[in-house]
Amino acid sequence: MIIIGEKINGTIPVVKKAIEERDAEFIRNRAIDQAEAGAHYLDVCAGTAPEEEVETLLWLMDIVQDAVDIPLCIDSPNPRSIEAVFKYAKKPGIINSVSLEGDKCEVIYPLIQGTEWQVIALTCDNNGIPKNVETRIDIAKELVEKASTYGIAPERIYLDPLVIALATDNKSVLNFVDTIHKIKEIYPTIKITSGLSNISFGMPLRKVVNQTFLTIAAFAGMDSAIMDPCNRDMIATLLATEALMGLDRNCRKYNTAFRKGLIGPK
Ligand code: THG
Repeated sequence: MIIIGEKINGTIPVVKKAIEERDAEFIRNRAIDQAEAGAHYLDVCAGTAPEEEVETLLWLMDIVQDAVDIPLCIDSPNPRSIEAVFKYAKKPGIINSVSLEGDKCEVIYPLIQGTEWQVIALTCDNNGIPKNVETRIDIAKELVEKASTYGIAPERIYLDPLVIALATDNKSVLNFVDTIHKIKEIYPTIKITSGLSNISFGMPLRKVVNQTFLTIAAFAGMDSAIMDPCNRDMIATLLATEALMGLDRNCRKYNTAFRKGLIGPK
């Protein structure tokens, strides 16, 4: 599983406070903790008003890139903010994200054309998030076809089917799984990613629901998760799932993580 660490996001109250106070040490520690926990990319999201977004993103990116060597996942709903900060990334990472909303593809795809950058593509358009699988597939096809006109191959795309809360749609996970299977049939080399926490909105014991969702999604073929790599229970669930799926010979990764104290009682 390709782990995108989610903990540097201005929509999280403690991070918002650190951003307001320009507490670099706090951000730095979150970067180091996530890298040590095994994140492959670090999501950075300002979560501020658009006028302050570019400045905030640059501040976050500077701290993170000084603290750790892993690449960034630049997270903004505004493609023009991404365009403005893009050249300050020290190595190719992931753009989070494009979709068929507005001119996102037309701004982002040329930016990463001819580079090693990857991109998260959300299956939504100007009508919002589709409820049915067919519309998701149609949007995914258009996102991939547009990318190919800029020389961006499916292997550089992480499709995010935008799972909706189980509390609002009882078939949410079933549709998510169906979408993964159908997309991979059409584009075998595309990657699938998702956040893990939207699924449990409005439910008690959210962490149990999120962990179980991770298990189902991994089994269905999800390649990447936007998650908290410092959540030990979540990592234990992930390693157990990968072992159960036959992806961990002699359960070596699972056993080693336990022996090193990365999972299990603290
Ligand atoms: N898809 C894409 N990008 C995304 C999301 C997505 N970016 C934002 C969001 N969803 C993913 N980021 C977060 C960040 C923090 C939390 C949830 C999603 C969060 N964190 C808890 C906290 O900080 O208290 C801890 C969670 C835990 O312990 O597991 O709630 O879906 N493309």
